[in-house]
Amino acid sequence: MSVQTITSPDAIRTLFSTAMSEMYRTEVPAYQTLVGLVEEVNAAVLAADPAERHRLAAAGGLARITEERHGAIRLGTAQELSTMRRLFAVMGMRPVGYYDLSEAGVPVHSTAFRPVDEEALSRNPFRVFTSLLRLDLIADAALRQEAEQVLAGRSIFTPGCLALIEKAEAEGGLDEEDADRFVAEALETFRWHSKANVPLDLYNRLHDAHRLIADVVSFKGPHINHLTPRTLDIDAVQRLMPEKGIAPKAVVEGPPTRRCAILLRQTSFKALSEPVDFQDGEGWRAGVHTARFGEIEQRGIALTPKGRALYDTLLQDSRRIVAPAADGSNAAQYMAALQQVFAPFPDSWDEIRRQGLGYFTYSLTEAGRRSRPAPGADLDALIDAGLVRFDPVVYEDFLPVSAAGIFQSNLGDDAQQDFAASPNQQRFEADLGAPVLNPFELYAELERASIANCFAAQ
Ligand code: OOG
Ligand code: NI
Repeated sequence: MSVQTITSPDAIRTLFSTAMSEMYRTEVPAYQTLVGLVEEVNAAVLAADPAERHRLAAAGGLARITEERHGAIRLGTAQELSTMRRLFAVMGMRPVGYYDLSEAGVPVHSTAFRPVDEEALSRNPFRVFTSLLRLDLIADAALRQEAEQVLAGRSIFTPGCLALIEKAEAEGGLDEEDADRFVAEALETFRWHSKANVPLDLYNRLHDAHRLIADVVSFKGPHINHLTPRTLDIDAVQRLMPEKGIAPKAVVEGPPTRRCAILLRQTSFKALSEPVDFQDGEGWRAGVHTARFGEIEQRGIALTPKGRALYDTLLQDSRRIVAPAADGSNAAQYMAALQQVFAPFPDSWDEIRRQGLGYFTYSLTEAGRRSRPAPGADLDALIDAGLVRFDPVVYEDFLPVSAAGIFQSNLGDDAQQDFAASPNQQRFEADLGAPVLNPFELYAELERASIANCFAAQ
């Protein structure tokens, strides 16, 4: 194939995320309502805050806001995970980070597939939080075996999709026609199936072991379980959701409300109970399953290891004062404690930068371009002289405590369960067939490259 005919992975990713969003809008109408609300709130924020609008536009972030989404899926086997890695690679998405959720009572470990370089991120930062079920954490050996058997018997990818993954790997990409076919075939894997892969009795036993196990094992494929648009004001969306007939979860996960947003704040609406037909001899038997929901998020600055350590400590401290109850009864106390405990975290970009808590990109101002700073000049001095500006790097990843909160709010209050914490990144990477990338290294590289660019851009 000649280079000219290859469709860029970024373009395939955009086709795919648009197709996925359209599919989910028709499958889960409340998601459509939520997207509409987020668009309203984002437009209002930008209208009321020209400075923020200007900052986003200058940093190249404005265009990506309205289209921005993440989704999540849960897989059952190593084979599914490694093939999923190859599928996402066709769209320029790489596995970044390792998340152990066993500690939080959820029997999965996870990574996020996402684009990694700056240009790809600014074109379309679509990400998919991808979890692998850990049957090794299920105590009942007989049930574990039954679940393994069901999973071994399913194939979640269409033959057409597998063939196109191989073609992309062999030829270094796909042409336009193949890219369109690939998107349509790949979408099939993420579709909802209202006919279960198991009889009701097995579903119930899996469900009793853990609701998540039933969700992964009982269906033909890993239905996308939520899609998440990005908002510029999550508190406003949380407040307005009930007016649109959507019931939000009790508390917003992540850091408290601040002037300078850090990391990631998320909230969701509860999963819907949906009719499902279970196998019953030659026929079908009606039942329900609860899995699919909607979520919103507000993204802030990516923190350095030092900033992240401070975040983790403060979050732990505030949860020691008030642990958020699943029924929402102490939501106000929790949010108040969070706000108070986070007071020591500096709340100006300048201070966050000076203390080395966050990652920034640097660029020459108009005056800077005229004066052409010498390589090796002191960056702080250039900033003070108005020759260089700095902008926060957006956090592109996820947070394990928040992810656990999102999982839990959709599993119901009775689903709290203890597993021994057992992170196993090595095992995860063996199953994935590749190492996961280190998010801190990616942010540090973005920052380094932007500094080098200040001195080389002439
Ligand atoms: C994934 C939950 C985690 C997030 O945004 O932290 C997540 C799931 O429920 O499968 O999506
Ligand atoms: Ni999510």
